[in-house]
This record gives sequence, structure tokens and C-alpha cells, in this order.
Amino acid sequence: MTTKIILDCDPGHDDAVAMLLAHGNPEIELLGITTVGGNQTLEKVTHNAQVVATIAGIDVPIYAGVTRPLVRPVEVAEDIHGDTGMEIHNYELPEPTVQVQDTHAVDFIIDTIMSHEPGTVALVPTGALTNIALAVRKEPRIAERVKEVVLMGGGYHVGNWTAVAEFNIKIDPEAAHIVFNEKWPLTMVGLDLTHQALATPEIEKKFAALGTETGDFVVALFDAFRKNYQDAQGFDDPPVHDPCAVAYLIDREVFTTRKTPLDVELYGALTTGMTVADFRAPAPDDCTTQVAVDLDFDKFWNMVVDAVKRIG
Ligand SMILES: [Ca+2]
Repeated sequence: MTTKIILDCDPGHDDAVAMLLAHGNPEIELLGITTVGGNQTLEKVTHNAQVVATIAGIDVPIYAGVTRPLVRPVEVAEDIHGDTGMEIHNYELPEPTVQVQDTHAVDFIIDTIMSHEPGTVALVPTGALTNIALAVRKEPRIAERVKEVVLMGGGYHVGNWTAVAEFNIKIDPEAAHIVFNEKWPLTMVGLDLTHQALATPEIEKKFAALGTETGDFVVALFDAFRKNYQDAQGFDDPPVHDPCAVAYLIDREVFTTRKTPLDVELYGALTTGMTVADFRAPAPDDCTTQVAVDLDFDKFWNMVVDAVKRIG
């Protein structure tokens, strides 16, 4: 039994790795890739999705989504992802041979969930939640029809774009508020978890040892990502956030979880975009949200290496 997913992303170095994991792991059936403005403009991240699909031979349709947040002005993560959104050195990116579909990402998400059996399609957002929020507003029935939402974003103890807010949530908190308050099963794979998914030099060597085109691409991604993370946020090694969400759809034991009510702060002078987890008491029975807690580092990276190896 494979798990059907839609990857909603903004490539992005770590989104690229999420695409590779979803494509290369045989237990995932990637139905489509949708893009949303975030790490860079929609135009740039969609182009990057096409480039990654070309490198890895990912033959699933790509749909472009929303260009800007629901309410707020566009904000991009140039210091982390560069001017192109997937800055890379020592690797020549190909011209994309994969086209973008005419259908809008939001309509693809709705049509796909509504045309499959209930409880069979999972949504995996690894960017701002703008497409997902608009999809569930346009067709509210997707909330009960989707299998689950496993998203990369937020954090219950730390932020990265502000002291307490993570980038994907901070740039479109209104969209995140909509998504976090729907009654679908939602797993927040936040910074508490993804800061454990570091691409150390030892991990990078495993990809280099594959001796494949995609392996070399991952090494180049990590090199550029490491430099930007060192310069912008003082990390020794870059945290590779987005594939953590995909990994949970492959193996529930890749990280531990804790059930907890979650909400998104919209009005704070210092805390806008903060994801607020309420750990004061055991979560109520009707709570449908949980957070990712502890990563099984070896299990996670073995999964990604295996997927990249299989792609060749
Ligand atoms: Ca992302």
C-alpha cells in the first residue's frame, strides 16, 4: 500500500530534497507538485521545481499556485535561499524540460482530493500555507476528505524568522490560522524537530559516495545551504527541514509526536506568526493536532540516501 501525497512547496534547497524523497521512496505515490510564493517569488520557486524534476526525472505534473500572502506583502528568504531561491555553486542546473500545467494549484488540490476515495490523499505543505488555506475555503469538504495534513512550519519553542515565528508561518499567518483551525488531522513538523535534521559533513559524504547525478546535486545543495545558514543564522550545518514531513508519511517511527492544541498568533507586537502549543494539560479527546518532537536521525537520513540512490 503506497501513500498518495500532494507536495505543496516553494523550492528551496530543502524543498528540493523533499521532492527527491517523495519521488525516490517506493512507498510514496506523488500525485502532483504544487508551488506557492515563499522562499522566493512564485515564478522562481516554480522554475526551481521544474529544474529539480528535470534533474531527477520526476514525471508528475507541476501546478503553480498563489503569488502572495492573503493579507500581507510578499516576503522572501533571500539570505537563506539566495536570489534564485535555490542558490547553488559547483553544479550546473539544467534548463527545465518539464512543463507547468495550466490548471491552478488550488484547483488541482481540490479536484484531486475530491476525486479520490475519502481518507486516501495526504497534503504535505512545505511552504507558506496560502494554497492550502484557499483550497479549504473554496471547497470545505476537503477537510473531512483528506487523509491528513503533515506540514513543515512553525515551532513550539523556537522561531527562525523572528524570535518565536518560523518563516512559512510568519509570511502568511492568516493562511496558517485557517489551516491550523480546520478539523483535519494535522501534524506540525516544526523547527523543534527539523533543527535535528542537520546535514552534517558525515551525512553529505553518504550522498557524495553514491557517485550519481542526483547525489552530486544533493551535495551541491547542502554546500550552498550550509554557507547561507552559517552566514545568516550561525549554524555549523544546515537543518534540512522539508523532507522531515515527507518522511513521516513513509514511516511513523521517524519521529515521536505529542498531541496538543495548536493555534497561530495574528496580533502580537512581537509574536505575530508564532505557533502556540498548549501543553498545560493532556490534549482533549477531540484534538486533531499534534507536533513532531524527537527525530530518529539515522532512520531519517538512511531514508533520504536510499531514495536518492534509487533515483540514480
Ligand atoms: Ca519550503
